[in-house]
Amino acid sequence: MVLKLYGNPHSTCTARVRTVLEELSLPFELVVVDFAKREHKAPEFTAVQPFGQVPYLDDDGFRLFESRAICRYLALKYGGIGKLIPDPADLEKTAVFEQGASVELSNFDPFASGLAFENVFKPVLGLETDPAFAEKLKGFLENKLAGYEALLAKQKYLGGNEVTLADLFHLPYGTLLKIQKIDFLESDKYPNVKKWWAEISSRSSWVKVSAR
Ligand SMILES: N[C@@H](CCC(=O)N[C@@H](CS)C(=O)NCC(=O)O)C(=O)O
Repeated sequence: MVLKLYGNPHSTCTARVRTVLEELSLPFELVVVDFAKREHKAPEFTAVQPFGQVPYLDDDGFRLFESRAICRYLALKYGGIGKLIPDPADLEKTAVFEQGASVELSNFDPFASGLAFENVFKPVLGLETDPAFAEKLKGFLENKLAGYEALLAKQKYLGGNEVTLADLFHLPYGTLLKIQKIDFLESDKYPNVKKWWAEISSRSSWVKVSAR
């Protein structure tokens, strides 16, 4: 049975999983969950995703939510070992990959997704942006990227010296920074970050996903 991804074409977390599906050349069906109809809050949806959020994956009856967990599952099951994640038998490489994945979740996502909520999603939802809070998030993110700069001076990618999921996880919210005219990922202030971002954001998987 073809993989089914329950998500939304405008959702960043759905895009994260779609990128990995493209990386692995996996055919899948996107089952569109209509936010306007609040389908993500319907009992049949929350029976699978108790937080009422997209995406979730249905792999022949096995259902999984949380975009990053789905990406790891897909990579482990469908040919991503040595391509998107290290061989789990290699403990040190796996640990460095997990370190990078954790950096994204704790040092990037809270600020980049917070900024996207303030500056991109709130206006669409008819909510009022809080410019002071957005400015605070921006300052936090800029400081965190100094840490990225130091890390990327020692290793090529966030999860080691090869591209991994830890890099790809940044793509949806990283790309939304540009439309907010926040150039931290492309600025000469952080040359290692700039080089890293230019490389990962031009991968054909992301070019394809972000064009839709
Ligand atoms: N940690 C979750 C976050 C999921 C999430 O925030 N999904 C958003 C779309 S990107 C959503 O469904 N928002 C609607 C809501 O929270 O009501 C994941 O990575 O899957």
